Amino acid sequence: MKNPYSVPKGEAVSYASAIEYEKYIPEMTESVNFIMRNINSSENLIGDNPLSVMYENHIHHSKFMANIFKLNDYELLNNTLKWVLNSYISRGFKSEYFQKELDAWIKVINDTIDPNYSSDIIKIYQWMKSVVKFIEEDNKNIVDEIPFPFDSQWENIKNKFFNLLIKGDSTEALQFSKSIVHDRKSLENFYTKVITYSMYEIGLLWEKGQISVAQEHLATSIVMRIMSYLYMNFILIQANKGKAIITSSANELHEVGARIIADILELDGWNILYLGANTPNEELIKLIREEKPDFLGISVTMAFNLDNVKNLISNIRSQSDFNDLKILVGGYAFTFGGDSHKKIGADKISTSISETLETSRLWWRDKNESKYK
Ligand code: B12
Repeated sequence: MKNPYSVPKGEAVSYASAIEYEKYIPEMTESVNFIMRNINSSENLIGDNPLSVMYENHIHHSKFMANIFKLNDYELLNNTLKWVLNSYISRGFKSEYFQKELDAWIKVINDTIDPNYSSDIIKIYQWMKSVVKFIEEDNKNIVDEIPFPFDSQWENIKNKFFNLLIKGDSTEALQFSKSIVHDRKSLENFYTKVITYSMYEIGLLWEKGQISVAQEHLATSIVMRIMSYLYMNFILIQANKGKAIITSSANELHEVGARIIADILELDGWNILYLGANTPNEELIKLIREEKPDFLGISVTMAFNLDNVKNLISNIRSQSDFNDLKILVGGYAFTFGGDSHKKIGADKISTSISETLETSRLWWRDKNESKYK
């Protein structure tokens, strides 16, 4: 059933209100923790989970909401609400928890933020309450499966690899990968169709509470070890294009997507400086100044990092010595939601390897053509 509560459009929360909300995050989170701890002690809303899981949810919630208010992307909020309910309910939270949590936020926002700023924020919280209620009533079969959009040959390979990751069998997974990857095309397919979709499915099982955090960590580390093998054997080639820095954003701990993009670009002849996860903005800017890359690629998975990336890009744009630097962004955070990516200030957003290769080749061609004009 379609959500009957229409998603707010345009600037529902002013930038000034968003900044006020962000300013009071630490004390508001403390107050919500206090209220919910008391309610939980009489009603046990969080099942067998330790209180730290609930506190962590409140921190993520507030950071995520600050991003939503700054970007005014309520499509993203709408889509994420379903995920929040799915993942916490499958971990043992009761569905009543969410209405009570939202009530706690509304009370605390009312008590903390000046009414000139709080009123538009509270309207969004009221809207969230109705959407959450709708999702709870509608959503009996809570988690969607990931549709595999490719041909059945690759789906079978993906299923086999995924099962080896779930078993935690790194030796077999490496042997299997060696039997699949033998040239550039099979490597690209292996990265996009096998590794990416296997990891998405690992995420889904984690979200449903069907695998542990340790199993997810083991799967990720097997993937990283296999990628190191593939890098040594297929990717180390002589660069014949320009230089690019590829990194995950600050506070972003997901690095496999950025690493895939780095490897594929390196294989395409770029001189790649791959920085991995969680690069602080100031350090990145220092490195750009030292290395003078042709372009910068930033990977974002968690929507609560989007605003920080927007700030980074606007900081880079404000410096005249970076005038020629192209900026490409991509990652899971851009695969759902409204048009927040358009507001982030990048030259291009790409969600696929083919689009990334096409864009980077175009930029390289344009740069070289303009050099010789
Ligand atoms: C492994 C994993 C982790 C690991 C990451 C370890 C590591 N070294 O990377 C750890 C344990 C750290 C982790 C932490 C968290 N995670 Co996590 N994680 C995952 C998981 C299972 C796999 C990630 C992955 O490797 N994907 C595979 C890569 C290849 O896919 P990708 O990043 O999308 O990349 C592709 C494209 O997007 C694109 N691309 C990517 N980057 C770029 C960059 C450029 C420039 C371009 C052009 C393209 C591009 O190219 C790639 C090619 O195919 C995902 C599931 C998922 N759906 O991704 C959850 C997932 C992303 N995590 C999730 C959550 C909630 C968290 C935590 C909040 C959990 C917690 N309670 O602490 C934290 C947040 C930490 C943080 N601050 O970043 C949720 C996010 C839900 C949401 N709606 O936002 C997911 C979706 C799981 C789920 N189904 O619930 N996680």
